[in-house]
Amino acid sequence: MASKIHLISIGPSHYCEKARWGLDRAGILYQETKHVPVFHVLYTRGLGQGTSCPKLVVSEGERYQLLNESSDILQFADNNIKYEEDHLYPSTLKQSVQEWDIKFNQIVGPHVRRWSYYYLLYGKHIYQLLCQGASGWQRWLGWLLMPLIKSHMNKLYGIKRPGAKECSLEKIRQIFQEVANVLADGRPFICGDQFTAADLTFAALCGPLLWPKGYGIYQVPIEQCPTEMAEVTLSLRETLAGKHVLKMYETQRYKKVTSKELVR
Ligand SMILES: N[C@@H](CCC(=O)N[C@@H](CS)C(=O)NCC(=O)O)C(=O)O
Repeated sequence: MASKIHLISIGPSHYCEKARWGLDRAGILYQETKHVPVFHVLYTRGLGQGTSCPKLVVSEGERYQLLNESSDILQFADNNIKYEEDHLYPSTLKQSVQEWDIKFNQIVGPHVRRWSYYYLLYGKHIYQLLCQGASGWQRWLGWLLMPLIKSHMNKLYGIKRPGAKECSLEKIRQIFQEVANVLADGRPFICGDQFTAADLTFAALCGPLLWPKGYGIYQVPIEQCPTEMAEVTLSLRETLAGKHVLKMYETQRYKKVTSKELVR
């Protein structure tokens, strides 16, 4: 019996971009529904284990499996990849890949999100950003309720909390330095000679900071970003870690590897 694979996502979410990249790379056919933040809970609350997106529902007849975390979705995608040299979590590097993946998820994900929304949440592009890809009624209601959605997100992520933006940028700079330290020996990827989940996660979660070409989410044109934001973006793009992100998008984002029959 054929499986149906459904990605439940939030349009602007960089964690959802991470999941999408892994699924695309492994050649997995899936259907995606994008939601406006806040409305997503209507679709995720009933599934159990928190309301965050991405969630992947793999169903076969009456039975279904739920994957709750972006890294679990990458692992699922990896199980579908045929050759060891294409694996996102290759067995020889698994421990260090997982350590980087966890670190990026815990630090880069939240701090890039908070830093970016600090500049964009009350800007003129916010409707396009938050409502991208959503159904007609969500876009309509999103437009009507935008002030409430913004206020909810501001509270949820502590966006305008005094000192938060500076603290987030500091954490981002520290991680950029850590990544630069390992890339300094000339290796092509964070864990060595092979593209892994560490590179994918780092690049996807830096999306709203560096706006790489090929990023799978609505991009606010850099010349229309607030000056302070654009200056940080442009200067971080020039660092070793920033260049790595742009290169991963250029060379790996739309690369498909050989897949095997779907494994669950
Ligand atoms: N650890 C989670 C984090 C996902 C996450 O924080 N998603 C945000 C969007 S960027 C979200 O869904 N927030 C709303 C909620 O938690 O209900 C993962 O890796 O999947």
